[in-house]
Amino acid sequence: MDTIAALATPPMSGAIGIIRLSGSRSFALLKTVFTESKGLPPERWKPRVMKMGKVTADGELLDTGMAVRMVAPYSYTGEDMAELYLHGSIPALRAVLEALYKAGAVPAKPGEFTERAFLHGKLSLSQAEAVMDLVSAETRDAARNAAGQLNGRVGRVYAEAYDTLSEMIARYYAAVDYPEEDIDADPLPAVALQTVLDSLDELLKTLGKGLLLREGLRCSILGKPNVGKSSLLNAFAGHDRAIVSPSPGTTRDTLEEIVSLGGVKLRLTDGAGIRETRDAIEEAGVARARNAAESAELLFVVLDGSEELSKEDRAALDLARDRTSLVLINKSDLPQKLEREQLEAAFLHVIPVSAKTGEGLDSVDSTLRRLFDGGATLYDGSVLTNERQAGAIRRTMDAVRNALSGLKDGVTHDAVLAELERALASVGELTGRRVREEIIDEIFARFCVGK
Ligand SMILES: Nc1nc2c(ncn2[C@@H]2O[C@H](COP(=O)(O)OP(=O)(O)O)[C@@H](O)[C@H]2O)c(=O)[nH]1
Ligand SMILES: [Mg+2]
Repeated sequence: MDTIAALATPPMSGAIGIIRLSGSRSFALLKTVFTESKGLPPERWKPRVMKMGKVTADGELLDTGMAVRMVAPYSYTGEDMAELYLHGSIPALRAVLEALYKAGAVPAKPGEFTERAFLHGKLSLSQAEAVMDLVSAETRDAARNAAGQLNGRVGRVYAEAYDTLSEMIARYYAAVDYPEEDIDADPLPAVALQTVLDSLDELLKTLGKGLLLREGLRCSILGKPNVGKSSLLNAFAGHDRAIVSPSPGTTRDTLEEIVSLGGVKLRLTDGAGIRETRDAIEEAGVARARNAAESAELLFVVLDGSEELSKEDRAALDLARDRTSLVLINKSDLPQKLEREQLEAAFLHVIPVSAKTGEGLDSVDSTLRRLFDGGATLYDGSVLTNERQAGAIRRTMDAVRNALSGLKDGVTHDAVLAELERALASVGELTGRRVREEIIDEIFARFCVGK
């Protein structure tokens, strides 16, 4: 295998930039760009201990930094690895990488470090996928769940299912091949199969929560111009994301912000206020806002409490009828003119709020918590977030169910065995012990370079 190199930190300037190498030539390549302060060659460094030294490319001094080596198999990939910690200057980092490539390193493909870790048995496939979930986690719950999976949380369920199935198949063949030995009275115990089924089913049931955790809920903020939609987005986001202005029609494009509210991740979109307009750009914005509202899973309809309900407010409320929605009566800090009774009759959740003072935002939080059970689930890695895994779980369960009903109906053991083999193949896709190369390629191609 080639020795690969890549930038492991984001390609932007920062305090530190990290370049990593993996493969049998890592130490030799490291030497071409890094000279340890006492001139000690990397081959003689104590593994996993940082060394300080000079970083050069094409004979030019570029930086003073740190480097470390990890010796196979005690590294992330299981291969010899080296990492360089430079100051985070993109041109300097790029020059060092170029020098490494010139010396024979190969640019790492997306996810190639983790792929190698998987190929060398350092991680199961579900753990490798957890690495990606962790890197791309946008909320703390998502990060915690991914960390639990990286620690083997769902992997253990898969490994147990795999072991049970392969042991059953092996015992069955032994019983067929050596009938005189009387190895086992019942080589295919239904109880063990039921246990496999139950544990996979329990995991699969968490998928809905897992997808919500990963993708978040699409939530549109709706309302006529100037009611305070953008102000509320900013209040929820905790920073000035959208432009707020007293002149109606300021927000024209839709913008999205990910916020965590009531224990749920919301993809909050703010857009143009719903109204009739002759301005072509604003009109396009209104159309976008309507589209976003249509595809949203949750709506926040915003009204201005200091005014009476208008025709435009009714148009916005109409979009929310029979949908999961919260009606937010904004500007509760001002004298109120809006009649609430009718609204409360038509909508389940009518909440007075103020983007200005923050009043009522906690009620929005608690309402969402009640609606989506946010906070009740412990995201410790036991929640399934991965559709690929869900598909393989379903196929495994399907085959195990067939095997179970075959046992009950007294079909031939061969037919039962064929189902068990099918189940084992599917569960092998989960652990990574029996997975096709295309699937592996597809999984790792979704990673970022350097991971
Ligand atoms: N008093 C008061 N003014 C608000 C509140 N929320 C927004 N505003 C003001 O209302 C105007 C319109 O706000 P903006 O967020 O741009 O409304 P949008 O058009 O619905 O996005 C701005 O002048 C805001 O400062 C609030 O809760 N109380
Ligand atoms: Mg706005």
